[in-house]
Amino acid sequence: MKPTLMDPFSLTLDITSGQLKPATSHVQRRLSHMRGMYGDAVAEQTLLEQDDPLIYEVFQYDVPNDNGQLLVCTTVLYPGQVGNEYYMTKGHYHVKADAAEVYLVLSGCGKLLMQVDDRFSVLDIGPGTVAYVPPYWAHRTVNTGRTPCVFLAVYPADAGHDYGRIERDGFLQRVVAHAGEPRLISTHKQAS
Ligand code: M6P
Ligand code: ZN
Repeated sequence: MKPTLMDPFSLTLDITSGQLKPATSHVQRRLSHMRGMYGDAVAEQTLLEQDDPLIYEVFQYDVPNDNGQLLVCTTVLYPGQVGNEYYMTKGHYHVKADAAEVYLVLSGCGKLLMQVDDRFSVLDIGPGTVAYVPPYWAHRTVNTGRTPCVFLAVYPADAGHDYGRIERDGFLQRVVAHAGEPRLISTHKQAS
């Protein structure tokens, strides 16, 4: 049977704001949506009681979640810190673990953390960076700057997001401010 043909389409991207039009889904992630992910529980609680800050937004144009389809979305990751740890995305593996992803950074930014098993990778990213997330690697973006980090992502529509493993185990390293500069610190538990 012949597959149903989709009509070609184009989207309009505002490079500065990251707004994608039309966007059929718009996710806003506040600190309350990522409880326990930052290292400083006291700073997290204080911010939650103040104004539950908006950490990032994702604008996406949905297509069917079928093999062969590609999803296009933009992320606007705001500048800020929870304690000394920079604002970041939740981070995820793909449910379909062999699905890769490409990021094109449009403005601002900082670091792209990736990990698989006990391997960890960090890429510095900024305007014009094209970053490749290979199959199997979990990925998280961190804004170490003073302006929003805006990037476009393209990935297979049937990849799916597996947040559970990151919520449980976190990433192997965190990005914190030390004397105003980003520094990576290991989250490995020290053997006692
Ligand atoms: C990128 C893509 C999206 C992802 C978004 C936010 O735009 O990887 O699939 O949803 O970043 O990241 P997360 O889903 O980890 O919160
Ligand atoms: Zn992904």
